[in-house]
Amino acid sequence: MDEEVVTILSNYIRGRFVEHAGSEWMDVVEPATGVVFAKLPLSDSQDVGAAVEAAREAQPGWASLEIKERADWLDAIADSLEASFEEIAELESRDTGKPISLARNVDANRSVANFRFFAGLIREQESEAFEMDDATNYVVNKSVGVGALITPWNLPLYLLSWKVAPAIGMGNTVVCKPSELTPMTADLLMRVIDGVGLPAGVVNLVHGDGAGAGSPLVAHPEIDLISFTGGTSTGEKVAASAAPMFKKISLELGGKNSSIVFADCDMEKTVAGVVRSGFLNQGQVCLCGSRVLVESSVYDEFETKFVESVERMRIGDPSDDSTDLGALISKDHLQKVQGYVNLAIEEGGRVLTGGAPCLPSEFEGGNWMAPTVIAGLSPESRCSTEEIFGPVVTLHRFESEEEAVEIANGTRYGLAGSVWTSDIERGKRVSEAMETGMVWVNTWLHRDLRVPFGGVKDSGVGREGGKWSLGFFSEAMNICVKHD
Ligand code: TXE
Repeated sequence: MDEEVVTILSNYIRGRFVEHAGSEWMDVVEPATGVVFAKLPLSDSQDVGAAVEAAREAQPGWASLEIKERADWLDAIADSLEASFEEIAELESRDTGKPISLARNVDANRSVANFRFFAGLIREQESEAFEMDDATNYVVNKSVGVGALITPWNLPLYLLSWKVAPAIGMGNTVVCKPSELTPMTADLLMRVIDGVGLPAGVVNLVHGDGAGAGSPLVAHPEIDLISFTGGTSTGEKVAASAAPMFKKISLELGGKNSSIVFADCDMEKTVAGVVRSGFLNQGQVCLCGSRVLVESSVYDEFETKFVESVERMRIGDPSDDSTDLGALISKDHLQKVQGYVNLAIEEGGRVLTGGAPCLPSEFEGGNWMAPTVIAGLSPESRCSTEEIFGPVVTLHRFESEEEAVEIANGTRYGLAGSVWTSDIERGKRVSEAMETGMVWVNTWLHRDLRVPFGGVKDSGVGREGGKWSLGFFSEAMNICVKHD
């Protein structure tokens, strides 16, 4: 078999691709096959310090540019990403194990859209003023300074671009720290940024793991702002480190989201929508609907149709356009998810479908799990209240609207949800009663980039998205001028 080409990654600091100070490396593994296809430098505080210094030095000049100039840079990056669309999709699919169709439709599409959208939004910003009888109050949105942008492995470039675009658009400079499990499209973004000639030091990137690179970055005294997306437990560590230094912080954390199905829903559309919500990206999206609450009178019909639909999904080669489900991100994660299925059985659950799929021999080294549906668990069970973050959905009955809301609100998380009913007033009423940051009615993951995005309770702190991103990545200042 011909030798696998192994890409050697490097950090991107002050407009140059540079080696890390240390000598530790980490294998980057294809989740679908277990093949090593890249090496990642395990950077440390020395590399972080160099990146933060570069960002600090570049920040005043970058912040002094006209808004329109920065917007033009965002458009230039969007254009270059668009030209690399297929490379983004292929790299993201290979690095995460997700199907190529998903990498195109969601990850690549949205990465370009994020830069394009925020270019337009910062251009349209209105300057605000508040008139008094004898004075005028001007609001000036100033940059915050140097930002740390820390991202997870499930939607690598989608989430990194979601942070980089508004952060630099509002005049900040940044140090990016992508997940050590999925560094490839972050590397591609640096090649794009280098290619368009963005001024050195505006965007920097340090590869590494949480302990070696993430933690020193968050703790660095010259970091003014942190935008973190990842697990709730990691979010706690990030917050604990940043709080005493009064850094501006946004945390997008875990979720355990309910899909609420009422008897008057459009059954065919609802089954399709709730399957997509439960299993998109192998269930590795914090917005996934992993708890399905079904009105008792239609529960049996729904359960039958839901399982049939799940079993029709094609699992296998991520590079095949017809594949619906790919591999899980890592062996550790696969074990964690399988552990929850075993726990569900101990907790009295019935596995209606799932287990290990049978796949061609070239994929035997991958992290594979068939989509799994579990019925009969109490809504208070661990499997129904803890985040599994895999292709596992639990089904539950409810008798009344009040009971459905009570079950939906019965977890430590509060990120998202969906409600399926033909009674739109009830859809809005139930949505508003849910303790989450967002709810979809008769759809899921239908995204308008202008809306607020974020969660409550253990799903995070703060909102990004549209003007909320502009607000987070800037410091609003008031200048009050007395009329003579
Ligand atoms: O998260 P981790 P993962 C959540 C999802 C799941 C988790 C999976 O709920 O639980 O993220 O992603 C870095 N200081 N969401 O495993 O381990 C780490 O290197 C600073 C929710 O990647 O938290 C990586 O780059 N950084 C989300 C990043 O943090 C540290 C959508 C995330 O790692 C660190 C996606 C430390 N001490 C995933 N330790 C949403 N709500 O939108 C690790 N890191």
